[in-house]
Amino acid sequence: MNGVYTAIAAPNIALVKYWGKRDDSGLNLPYNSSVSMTLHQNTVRTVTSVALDPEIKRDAVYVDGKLQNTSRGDEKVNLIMGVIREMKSMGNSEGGVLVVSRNNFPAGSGLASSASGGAALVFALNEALSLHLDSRRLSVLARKMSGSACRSIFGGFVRWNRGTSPGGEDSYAEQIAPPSHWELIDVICIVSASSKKVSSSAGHLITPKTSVLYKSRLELAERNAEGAAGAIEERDFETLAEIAMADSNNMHATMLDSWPPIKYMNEKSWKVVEAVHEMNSRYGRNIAAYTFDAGPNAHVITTPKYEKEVEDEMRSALGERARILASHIGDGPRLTNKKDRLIDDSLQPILGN
Ligand code: 2P0
Repeated sequence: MNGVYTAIAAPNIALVKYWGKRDDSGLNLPYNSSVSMTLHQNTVRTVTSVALDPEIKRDAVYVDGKLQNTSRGDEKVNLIMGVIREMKSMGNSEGGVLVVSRNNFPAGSGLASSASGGAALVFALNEALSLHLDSRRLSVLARKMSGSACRSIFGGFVRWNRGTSPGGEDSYAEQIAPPSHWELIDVICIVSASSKKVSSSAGHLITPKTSVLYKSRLELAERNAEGAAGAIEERDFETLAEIAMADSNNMHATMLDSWPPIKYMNEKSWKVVEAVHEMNSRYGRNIAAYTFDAGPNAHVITTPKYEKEVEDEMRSALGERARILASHIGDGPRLTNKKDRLIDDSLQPILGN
């Protein structure tokens, strides 16, 4: 039980979006199913070390060098601590826990650090506590930390089945296809690194309660999830691109239709939308697809053949100073070696850069 365990996981980008929770139970149970692809750890990743030891007198969680308040804390920290307690009780572990997590991309920027962070943490705890839980159970646990984290338990193309059970046992993710199935690229355009005004967690509750449009989204999103999974299986980019763009637009429409309205996309986001439509109409078919999460940053999905051209187009739409990174599709979480660890032998956090 002693020792430091370190896991690395990547965020995922949803092509059919999770937006809206069935209740505020803290279980993160979605109204609709969603479909995503897991990004490559070489480009975007969270590294998380955990130590469980009687020597640790007080539980502590550090994210990007900052100690999180675990005594009262915010809602997110409470959910993290809840899952840690649940996993500790399965392993009959005594003593405290130290968690040190670091992202290589800006938190709160609409790139889902909670997804990779949640996946890396449950993966590391599974090892630290020798629980031998299968991926489905890890997915359920990751979901309780942050909904989208349940999808980052798998690599490649992933579907999160919404489930119907009030306890959430049937709300977990599954792999549709491994990364090798289809080489797609996510050209990520970071147009803002500032934190969002309305957190996803708040938005997930506000939109279903207040948006009239949201009622029609549920059936559409379920159909989109089916359609996207089918298009992935067939490697049908034309269809996948159309579903991804329409689903992102539909989700952002329900956000704007919320009361008070929630606006995540900004003028730069719209420049990307226009540039992608312009490219697609020039080709007479879809060679790229945009999708936006709860933030203004754009994810432009394309194939290796058009990657360079998409990047050039985005730069000309956003200006030479735009920060653009391209990610391949990658694997699910893995344990990583000693050089990556963020807790030293005397159980102290390594908080350097
Ligand atoms: C998604 N997003 O499917 C959607 C698209 C944002 C827009 O999942 O409260 O951080 O932790 O369950 O997972 C962001 O919400 O929310 C999200 P919680 P989460 O990726």
